[in-house]
Amino acid sequence: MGKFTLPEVPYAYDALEPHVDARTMEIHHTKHHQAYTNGLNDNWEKLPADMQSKDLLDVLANISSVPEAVRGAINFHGGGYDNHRLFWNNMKQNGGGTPGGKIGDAINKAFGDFNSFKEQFSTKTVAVQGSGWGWLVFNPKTKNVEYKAMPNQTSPRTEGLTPLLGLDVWEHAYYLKYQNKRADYVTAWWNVVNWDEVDKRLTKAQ
Ligand code: MN3
Repeated sequence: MGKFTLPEVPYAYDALEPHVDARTMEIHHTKHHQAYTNGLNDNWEKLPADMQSKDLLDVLANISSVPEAVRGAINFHGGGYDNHRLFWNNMKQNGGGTPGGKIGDAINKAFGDFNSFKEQFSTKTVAVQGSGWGWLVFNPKTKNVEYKAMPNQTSPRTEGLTPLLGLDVWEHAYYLKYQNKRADYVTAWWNVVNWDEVDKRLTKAQ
């Protein structure tokens, strides 16, 4: 067995119905997230020994130091491993609403108000070309939160940003229920956002 095991989804596959359907959740977790886990294990073994003893998050944050022969694979599978782990946990049953706490304040400071943030996040994430993710991130340089779209499975950590809230817009995340209607999926997804988790991540990042 490799170093990495498939992270758990902290609720039942049907918990996010009707916004994210159970069949999509099951396939997304047991097939797609498993594939990133397997790919990460396969490629981790190809890293230099000193790098293998490091934490995945440190390796992603220093992706340019990964030997070129495996850099693309670690970026892809390592990002996919971490992104999905974050994704399951930044959703919950009966989520959504307008966040308070530190995250509410940080969003208001960066975007003006919550509705402006939501609109910007939605518009830019719907517009991601091909496969990728929309993220609310914490930028340690400015100490503010910001929006960042990332291609494929590339983690915001590779750009020195701390991921707070992620939305997977690969077709595998929504096609069974929404087909080509990505915007409908994005609209529905706001109902399952776990703002308590996002607030915790911001507190940890600050
Ligand atoms: Mn996915």
